[in-house]
Amino acid sequence: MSLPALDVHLTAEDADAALRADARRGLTSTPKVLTPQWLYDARGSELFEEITALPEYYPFTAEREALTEHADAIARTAAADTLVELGSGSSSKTPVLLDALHRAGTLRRYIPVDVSPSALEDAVPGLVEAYPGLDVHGVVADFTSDLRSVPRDGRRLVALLGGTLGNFEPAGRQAFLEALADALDPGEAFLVGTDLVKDEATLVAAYDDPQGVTAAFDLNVLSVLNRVLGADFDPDGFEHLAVWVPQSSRIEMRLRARRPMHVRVPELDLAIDFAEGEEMRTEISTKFTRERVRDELAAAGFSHDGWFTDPRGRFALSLAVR
Ligand code: AVJ
Repeated sequence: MSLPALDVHLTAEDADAALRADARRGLTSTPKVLTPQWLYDARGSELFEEITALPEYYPFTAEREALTEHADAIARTAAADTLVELGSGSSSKTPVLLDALHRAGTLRRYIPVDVSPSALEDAVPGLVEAYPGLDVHGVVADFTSDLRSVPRDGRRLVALLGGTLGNFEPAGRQAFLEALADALDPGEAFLVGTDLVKDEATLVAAYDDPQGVTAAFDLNVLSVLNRVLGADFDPDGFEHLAVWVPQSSRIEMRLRARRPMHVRVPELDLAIDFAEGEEMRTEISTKFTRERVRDELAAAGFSHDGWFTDPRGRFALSLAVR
């Protein structure tokens, strides 16, 4: 079977340079922060797959339930011939949408967009095989900074699943939504998954499971920095925290220094100090209300045409039309 060509708008060098710039900024700021992209090397992606199978990590199951139950309604409203999936990763939920668009009789093309060429190379062949006649066209790009690389023709449904929207800071989220609204033609649709505000215990357990899979996922970022930047972080010197921050309605994953540490980061020509108890933020995961989603989509120029949740109301899919 021949592999459809990938359209590469982001070279390994570009991605590397962007990550290094983020690391330099984040490791020298107060408090220290990292961008979540550092979490997803091969080992991190494997651990994330394990997270999605944990009973505590409800967002994955809840989104799949919502998608399965409402995919036909979504497909009928969107009436798209092209499904564009931003941050498609392993494309694990894509078939639910593809099947529904196929049943609606409109589907012609699938465009997975991801920063990781290897994720696309792994996911695309199976889809090509499973959907004969579907035109699959992978795009390697960072959709958070570059939406121009998404093909413009056809009537598109752009999907951002997994709660990825929650990983943005508020300003970045609004800028992304505006850029996306700008990139869409009138009548084209945007489907976005958002995890919803709920009791703190449920939220914290989802990001700090008793088996320690999420802790291993979080701590793995230090091994990534050691490998990629030649740093000498001692992962045993840190512990994983999941903190609910009600003022910003988000879970923050943080790594807390168990003791004072001096860390060298040769590739960035940098040395940094951690005080005992100092916390470095590694990811934010914003939890939304229906009003918040509606207001933010409206502010970006979308109309909110559908709100679909799992039966227990834990996670929502919003369909917005340009
Ligand atoms: C896939 C990025 C949305 O924020 O819930 C899961 C990542 N981090 N457990 C999320 C994640 C820790 C996940 N996203």
